[in-house]
Amino acid sequence: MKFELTASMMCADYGHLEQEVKNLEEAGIDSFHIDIMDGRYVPNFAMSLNDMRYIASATSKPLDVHLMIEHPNNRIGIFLEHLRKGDTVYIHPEAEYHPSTTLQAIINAGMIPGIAINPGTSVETVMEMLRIVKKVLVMSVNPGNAGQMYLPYVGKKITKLLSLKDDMDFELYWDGACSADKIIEYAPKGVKGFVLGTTLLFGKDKPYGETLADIRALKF
Ligand code: S6P
Ligand code: MG
Repeated sequence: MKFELTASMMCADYGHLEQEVKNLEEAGIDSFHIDIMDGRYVPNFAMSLNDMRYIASATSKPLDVHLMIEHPNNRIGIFLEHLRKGDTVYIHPEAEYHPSTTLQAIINAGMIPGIAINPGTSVETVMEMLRIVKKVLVMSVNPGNAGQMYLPYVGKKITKLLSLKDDMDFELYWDGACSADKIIEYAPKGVKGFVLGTTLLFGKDKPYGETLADIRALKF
């Protein structure tokens, strides 16, 4: 079964970031997930512009930029100018007065537009945006931190989004507490990709190549 695996770089070892990028590439990661935070929209600071720029310069793999910042449109240009066509930019609709304007700026710059949906956000409130975006990132933990517990009530929302994705022409991605059992359950149902953080990939006594090979060898 084909699905995408992206590495949550806020979980990487920043003492050896160059080596981390290289090791993940060699291990066969599909893309790099960049969690940008402003300490306002979410109660944390994780990665920022320079981290994103460095990783963009260190790899030819796509970047998956998850903006957890208030009013991203105010500063979207400084992110977009360092990205390449084929990179994805997710915004949180609640963080913006006019999210469709921000999504249009992402499209105009040649990037793939996406929205991230918080655990407490209903599909109904983002319905029109599902027609604009190509990717939907379902948060299965509250945004802001790695290493949290999966929130089981998001399951019903994922089912609803899966029923809409073909008609509305978007793909679904999973972010938060991604474990092997979640991949086994949701990849066959149509979730296209999974963000890997501390639950499966980072901080383990196991080379990334082995972890990714084990995930790709999962039995469905
Ligand atoms: C959370 C962020 C996520 C985390 C990821 C970490 O705000 O958007 O991308 O970095 O969930 O994975 P884990 O397995 O530690 O939850
Ligand atoms: Mg994220």
